[in-house]
Amino acid sequence: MPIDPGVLDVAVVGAGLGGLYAAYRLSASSRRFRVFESAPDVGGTWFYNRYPGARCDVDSLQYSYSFSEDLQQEWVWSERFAGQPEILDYIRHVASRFDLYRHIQFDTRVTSVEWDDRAAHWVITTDQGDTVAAKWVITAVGCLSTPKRPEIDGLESFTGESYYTNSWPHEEPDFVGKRVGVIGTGSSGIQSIPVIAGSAAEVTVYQRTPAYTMPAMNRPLEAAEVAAHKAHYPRHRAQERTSRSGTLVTGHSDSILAASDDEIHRRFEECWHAGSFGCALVSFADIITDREANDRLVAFVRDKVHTIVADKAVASALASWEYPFGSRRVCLDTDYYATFNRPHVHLVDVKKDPIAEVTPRGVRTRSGEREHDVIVYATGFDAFTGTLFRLGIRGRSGVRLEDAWAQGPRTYLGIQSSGFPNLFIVVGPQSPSLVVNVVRAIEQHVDWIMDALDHADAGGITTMEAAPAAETEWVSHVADVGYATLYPVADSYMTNVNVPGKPRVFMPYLGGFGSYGDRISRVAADGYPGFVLS
Ligand code: N01
Repeated sequence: MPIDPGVLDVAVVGAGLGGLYAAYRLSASSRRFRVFESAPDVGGTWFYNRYPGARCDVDSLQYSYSFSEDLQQEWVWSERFAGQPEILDYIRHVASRFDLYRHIQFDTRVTSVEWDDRAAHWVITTDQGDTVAAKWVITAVGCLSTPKRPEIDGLESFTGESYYTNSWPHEEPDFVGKRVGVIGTGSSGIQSIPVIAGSAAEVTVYQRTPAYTMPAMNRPLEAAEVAAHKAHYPRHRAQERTSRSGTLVTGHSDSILAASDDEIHRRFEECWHAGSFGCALVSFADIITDREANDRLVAFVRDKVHTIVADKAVASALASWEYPFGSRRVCLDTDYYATFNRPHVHLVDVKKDPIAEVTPRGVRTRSGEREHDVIVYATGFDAFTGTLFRLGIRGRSGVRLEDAWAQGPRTYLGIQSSGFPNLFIVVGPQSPSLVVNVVRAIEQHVDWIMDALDHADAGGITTMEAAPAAETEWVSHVADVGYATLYPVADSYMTNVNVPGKPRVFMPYLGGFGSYGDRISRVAADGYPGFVLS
């Protein structure tokens, strides 16, 4: 689609859930805008992550847009946790229903975003040869969109089939009769392994860091429960917006250290069957702040693993966590642990028996080579900053975002970064983003940005930029809140260490979704203190 000449009011990067909602809000205004999307369709991470077993771990009735009562009444979710195809259908439906496709330029990767100080606008170029100017830029690129390739020698030498969960082919691979190696045991590995094991002749799981995972308890939704939920949708959405996690999960405020063994067991059992790891995290006030409290939960989950997995050595390896429960993203699974009772499923503990290389025939660890017909890499993402850095963002004086953030992200409220005027980040680092229901977080950010644009237009403001002092304060507040918990203890993409060379920084803001929302709303109501408006 050709771009109109002249200066756009707003350029949006990304047509996932975030960019699509920005498009919806912008389309209801008189602003000239365009959305750039590298994929051939909407969906963002839900477009690419189509691996077997991919599904959401937040309830469908909550992991969905709230901006249109008609939309939430008419859309019918079939399962408690929707699978990837259904979520993608939903996103496509939203794009069609609100006539948003016409605003999106697909198959177009943004290659540079450069601030022109004299003109006070951004100049955006794409791999399709576009050059377009925009007064404002909204990056809605998601935190989990740039695949992380594992640092393993010999990847290219493998002569069998190789697949990455985060860029799964549209034509479904056939595993029947094949020997499959799976590397990586985060959410993507844990969801895909049981499904792959359903058809493959042999599955070998290479586990470096064991995940904590709980049963998803996924099931079809009953018409009556959906009707009951929909009858009070506005009330449920309001509760999500004021909650800590952007969901309907509620917790307890008492300490586990004062609770009886019976009570502790009762609550943990309840959460184990609730299909919600959030339930376990807030089952007592100190689960995620006190190691002794957390250890009680770890012991409970370890017992569960040993109850399910018959082979004691395998159970011990699956439960060989060295970090607190919840400090890496907990997974929700369907039959993950039970899959290791199947005779054709094997576990290789890569901590003890490290991968030396991928060979033409399979994977060689220190103990020897295992042959595979297929290798599945469930090795995660260059999260939070990976995609932002790939946009080629240069702010004032040509400073690159990756240089400004060399010691870790620097933002005010997770929304703007000093030196990068008029550029907004939707659900990026230093905002609640990935530790909450991200659809609520997207709506929260985009609504705030739209109010800021209205404020700017009404006041004749041409630039808006985080003030350095406010930014410094926010960066240290995010760290203080994070380091008051057990979250930063673990190595993961949340601590920014899964990609070699990146500084160890705890990325999301843990102050709670509702209170973060109050804070950014107050800033808006008070005329945007902490931002330089000119
Ligand atoms: O990625 P991950 P993911 N050799 O980073 C291993 C969301 N999500 O795609 O930790 C051996 O969690 C790595 O091991 P280690 C959700 O937010 C949501 O699974 O580096 N192993 C780890 O085990 C989730 O948290 C849903 O030691 C290597 C794994 O690969 C986030 O996406 C579903 C390795 C990567 O795990 C990311 O999940 C799916 C190597 N060289 C994803 N390199 C739902 O909504 C990496 N690993 C349910």
